[in-house]
Amino acid sequence: AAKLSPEKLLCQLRDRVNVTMIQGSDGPFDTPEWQQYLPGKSLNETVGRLGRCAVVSSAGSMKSSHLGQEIDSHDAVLRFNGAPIKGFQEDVGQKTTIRLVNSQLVTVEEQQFLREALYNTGILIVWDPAPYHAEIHEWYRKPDYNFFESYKLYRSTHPEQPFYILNPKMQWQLWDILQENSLEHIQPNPPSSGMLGIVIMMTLCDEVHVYEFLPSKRQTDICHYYQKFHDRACTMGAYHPLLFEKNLVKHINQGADEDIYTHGKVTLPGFRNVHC
Ligand code: NCC
Repeated sequence: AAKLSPEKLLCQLRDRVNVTMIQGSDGPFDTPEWQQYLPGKSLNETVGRLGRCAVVSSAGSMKSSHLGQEIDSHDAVLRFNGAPIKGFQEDVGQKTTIRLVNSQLVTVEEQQFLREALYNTGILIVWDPAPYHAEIHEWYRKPDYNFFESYKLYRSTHPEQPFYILNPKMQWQLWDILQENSLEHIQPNPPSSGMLGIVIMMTLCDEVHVYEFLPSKRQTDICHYYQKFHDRACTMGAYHPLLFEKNLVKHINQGADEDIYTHGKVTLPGFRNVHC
């Protein structure tokens, strides 16, 4: 596999990764029941046109970063799963525009997900690992985690909060590009929430700053900035092809290497600003 230039790679991402949310007109979701639950407005309509956006990884190296103010200066901020703000504002900021959660959290941690105030801010998007290039129908019958009932429950209790289901096609379109641009064979597991969130923001924003996805000088074995749990796999990856994701993001970074080292900060163009 010959590595593409950063420009060509950005074009591949722009043209081959279709970032869409499940709509009431999609396959098994085109029932009267699902029409009640799926948001009426598209994600684009809900967020409007975004300028500068920030993606905040949950890495332990966010701790003591003092990046809070810089992160909050963006028009929109995306966070992941149960990553908290309370008590960590100084390092991670307090704005949350979008929270991307995996289906495991929505299903296995259902009680917390339904109860914790953390999830009530901003727009929620849930994604689930689908079989490789499966049709929506096939995935719907056999999701990795059956989060659909929790989703409905959450929607009934928070009808005003936008909550989308990511179309599962996206993860494999992205995975194919990761594989094509890597010399090694990658396990066919979907990209991490981090990588999916980065590409979601590239479709919505003019410019995207990603914090501590590529680790800074604060790199640590501590998994999350909000927990005292050590595991190198959090940064390097075990199930998700994290290392390959990070190599790809490094390759298309438009910011200075110095920004990575000091702030764990990467600068990416929104797809609107990618000309092929
Ligand atoms: O840990 P997690 O990810 O919630 O982190 C969100 C994203 O931040 C980036 N990250 C995180 C830690 C770290 N040291 N370095 C990083 O670069 C990654 O891009 C990561 O995706 C997930 O991707 O959804 C994941 O979710 C957790 C867990 O399910 C949720 O936190 C909910 O509790 C997974 N952990 C376990 O299943 C134990 C993790 O593997 C992937």
